[in-house]
Amino acid sequence: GKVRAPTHIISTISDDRGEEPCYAGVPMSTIIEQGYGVGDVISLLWFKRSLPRYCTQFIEICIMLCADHGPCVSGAHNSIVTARAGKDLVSSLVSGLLTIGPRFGGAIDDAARYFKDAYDRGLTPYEFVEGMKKKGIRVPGIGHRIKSRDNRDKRVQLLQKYAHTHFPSVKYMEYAVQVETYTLSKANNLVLNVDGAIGSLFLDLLSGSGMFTKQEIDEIVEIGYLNGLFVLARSIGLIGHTFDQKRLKQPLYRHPWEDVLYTNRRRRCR
Ligand code: Q5B
Repeated sequence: GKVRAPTHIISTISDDRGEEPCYAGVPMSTIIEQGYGVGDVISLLWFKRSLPRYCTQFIEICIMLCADHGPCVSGAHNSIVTARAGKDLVSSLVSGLLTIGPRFGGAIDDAARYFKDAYDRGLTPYEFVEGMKKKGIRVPGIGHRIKSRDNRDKRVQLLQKYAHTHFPSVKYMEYAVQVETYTLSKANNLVLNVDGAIGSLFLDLLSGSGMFTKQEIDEIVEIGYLNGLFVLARSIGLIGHTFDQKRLKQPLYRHPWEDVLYTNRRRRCR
């Protein structure tokens, strides 16, 4: 019989052979004709399965909520400066994307990891937060530069409201809120932020939907799928900021001297 030559790549999410591309086995005509949305496409390509509508809608809400947060945040600032340096779209986009990390937008996976571990081990918020402090680790998903107890993040409230209405269980989010109650007793800006809300609610989606085994949930959390939501979403805004600067024909950016504290002393030359 025929002997299969060894392959160099294994791919399990899509197939471009045949008459039409398929995402996780679903033909493109089905995706278009049956009115699938971006949330369905993400479900197929990231999770390799069709998820219930309330889950795909939640994914779409995350994308819409995180698409942009104004020109002053790290990512937008970088994209704006890069576009004003005359660089192309891709360079401007990736320069913004490269700021996404543990402090900015990229705390979703760690928030999910730490909240899951603490909840599953039955730690009280006090034990969890103080344990993190002892280890010198900031609680991912907690804290914001401009949001606070008196200036709540509307995005977080909208996500919580959606989940309360549609999710069968919100146990991880409720735990994150208890953690927030404790951190707010320490400082006014230690609120549950958008990363923490998405991280905890995605745990609820994974565990409450009945669509994933425990092993699959552990793998998703371990690999770290969830920062992908912020990366994907914020790309929309970063591209927008790039076009905006180019449309406005903005010149090369130079940071003003007055806004820098120069601490190096001039040496006297003999
Ligand atoms: N402290 C976000 O810090 C920020 C603590 C904490 C325990 C914490 C900080 C943090 C975890 C990472 C995280 C996602 C850097 C944020 C996002 C998207 C965004 C952005 C936008 C968008 C803010 C002052 C004192 C210190 C700290 C303590 C702070 N956070 N303790 N756990 N989590 N969070 N990132 O205000 O005793 O004085 O030394 O790292 O979840 O990125 O809109 O801007 O859509 O674009 O700069 O929303 O919270 O405060 O660094 O001066 O700290 O609070 O140890 O204590 P700040 P710092 P001490 S959402």
